[in-house]
Amino acid sequence: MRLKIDNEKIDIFYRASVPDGVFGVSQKRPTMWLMPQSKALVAILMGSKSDWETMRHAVETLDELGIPNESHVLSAHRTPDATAEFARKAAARGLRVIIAGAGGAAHLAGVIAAHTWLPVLGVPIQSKALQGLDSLLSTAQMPGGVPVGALAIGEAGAKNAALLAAAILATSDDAIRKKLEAFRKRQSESVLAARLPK
Ligand code: RP5
Repeated sequence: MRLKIDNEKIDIFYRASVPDGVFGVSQKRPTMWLMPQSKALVAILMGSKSDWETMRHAVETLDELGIPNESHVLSAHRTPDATAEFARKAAARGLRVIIAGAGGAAHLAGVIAAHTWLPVLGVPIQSKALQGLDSLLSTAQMPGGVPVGALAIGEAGAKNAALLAAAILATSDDAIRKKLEAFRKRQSESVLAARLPK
């Protein structure tokens, strides 16, 4: 809920994010409104809220590049129906790339890929028991026929998944290509500007 001072009258309105934008109800104007937001091009999925500390690096990288994105917790084994439904509807909703991070027997990316033709990028989460080797193999070793693009374990994989998603989008979007090229240029400059102690 937010208070808004408008022409010296106080308006109390409620707002909430919904899949197609921001939905609001105003007390002053007896109307409901739906303000469209930029539609997400990339979805970042993770098998558990505990994956956020890794997967936030994908979100932050996409945000830095100005690429509209959305993120959700969806689990291949804990919420199988919701996961399949999300994947089946993803392309029609305007999503163009899906990033899926999971740990352990990390089948989230593969299950998502089974239900959509969209490119799916898998991020193996660094698990406690096997430091992510289990996640890496589960994500990468897809049998032929349904691909998952597997990235590195952990934070680097999450960041690179976002950059790879940007590169996929850049093949048909000049604005995103320019942002990606500018990112690379900044990165190169900061490496070349590094000064060593000796
Ligand atoms: C996987 O199990 C998740 O992707 C997560 O990495 C792992 C552990 O999940 P929690 O037990 O922390 O919820 O499904």
